[in-house]
Amino acid sequence: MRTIKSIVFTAIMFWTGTTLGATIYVDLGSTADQLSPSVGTSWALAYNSLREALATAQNGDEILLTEGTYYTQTLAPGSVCMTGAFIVPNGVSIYGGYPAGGAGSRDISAHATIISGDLNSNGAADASDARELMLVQAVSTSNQTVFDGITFELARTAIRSEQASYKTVDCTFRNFRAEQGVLVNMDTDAILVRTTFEDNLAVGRISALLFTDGGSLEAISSHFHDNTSESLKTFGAGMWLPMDTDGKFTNCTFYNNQGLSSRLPSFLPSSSSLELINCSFHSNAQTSPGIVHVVFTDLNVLNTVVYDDQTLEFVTASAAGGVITIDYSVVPTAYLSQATNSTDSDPLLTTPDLHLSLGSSAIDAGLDAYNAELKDGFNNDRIQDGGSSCSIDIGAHERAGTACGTPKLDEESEAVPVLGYNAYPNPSNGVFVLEFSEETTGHIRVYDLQARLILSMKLNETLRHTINISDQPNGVYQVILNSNDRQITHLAMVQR
Ligand SMILES: [Ca+2]
Ligand SMILES: [Ca+2]
Repeated sequence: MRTIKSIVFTAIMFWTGTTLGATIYVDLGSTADQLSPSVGTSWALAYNSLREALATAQNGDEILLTEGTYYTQTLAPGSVCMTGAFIVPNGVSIYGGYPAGGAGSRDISAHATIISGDLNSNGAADASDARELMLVQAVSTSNQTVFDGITFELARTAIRSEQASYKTVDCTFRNFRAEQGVLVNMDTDAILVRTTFEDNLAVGRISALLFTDGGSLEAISSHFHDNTSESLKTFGAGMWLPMDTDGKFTNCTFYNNQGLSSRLPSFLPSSSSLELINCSFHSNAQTSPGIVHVVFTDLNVLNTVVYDDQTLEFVTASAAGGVITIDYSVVPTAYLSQATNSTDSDPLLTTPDLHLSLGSSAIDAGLDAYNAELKDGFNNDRIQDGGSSCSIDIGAHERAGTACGTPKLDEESEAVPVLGYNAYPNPSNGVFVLEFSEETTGHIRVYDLQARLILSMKLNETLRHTINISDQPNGVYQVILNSNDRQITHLAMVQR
């Protein structure tokens, strides 16, 4: 449906020779007359409905959204339309993060724009919620559809796309109850940039966070944490890139995801090719067969950390599988024999961000040529050390203030904040107490003087923790606690 406004605009474009699209303004609080042909052309004349704006939008246009929650609609009884989703023409860009009324700077944190499918308004994802939030229409155009600075929540699928191309930038997908996928991409090329998937649940026989069939999926500096796939579902998966899809993940983190399915439950199963570059996997759990499972596929694991995941297997491939290459990575000990230039040393990851702590085996240990991105997964410069002999770090985080394999503290900004603590008794008989200045969540590791890991355990909002290494001989032991970006390094003496 083309309005007078868009026809006039097209005529102006033709007249001026410009290829730029229109800017369409949407403000939830707008009281502009919806019948005016000029509605949507400025903040003062903004639409108060995303649906109305989308009805006039065309390839090349951009839509600006003010803060607040935009809901999809309930299906009318007997509706011909299968869904109450927002229909997005291919080639339209949608930007969130504008203040109410439009005056002031765009700030996606301060002015959160949310697109929600919570049709029964209970704040929880359930079967009564919207089937899809956004349907990206297949239109033959060279322009990509763009979603920028928007949080999507509380539906079964966020974006369904067929024969299209889209990009998400600075978006969050949270609290979905996916029956097929949070993203369902059929013959679609999708790029996820600085995009977060958190607290989603995959249910049903064929379900995943990312369901793509055909086309390609690329994720850059994106973060996947606290997602779960339900148990006892035949094909339930954290992420499923079936056959004929090329997958590439760069500078991404995967933390505390749980795959509970008993069959083909893997985190990144079969695609036609899969590359993991500078990604960090930590504290993910998968019953079987492994957190990365590939079928009929070549897999490249490059500059990537896989550490302390609660699974027996990291990578499995079927007998008909392709070639697995693991290079310049930190991997479980069992995979060292099939890896090159790699280690199983503790990368000293912080949680939940998976940053590298001082002394990490991953610092300056990667191969620059594998990663073309200039930033790490957290928008830091990728190689900060300067000098031609310094290298990219392994994993999603590039630690500042280090130099070529010999970590050092920068005099000014890079000192690791110290957490206050007390340790007693010291020396001890092997049983001693660490008492913190505040409730602490993190990871404690104890090493002997040969740098062998003696003990590793997690703390959760702990004030006082007893460490027992009484089975160890007399000597000095190094206790390292990593808690977000703070650290304790303590020397404990055992003397009987
Ligand atoms: Ca609901
Ligand atoms: Ca480095």
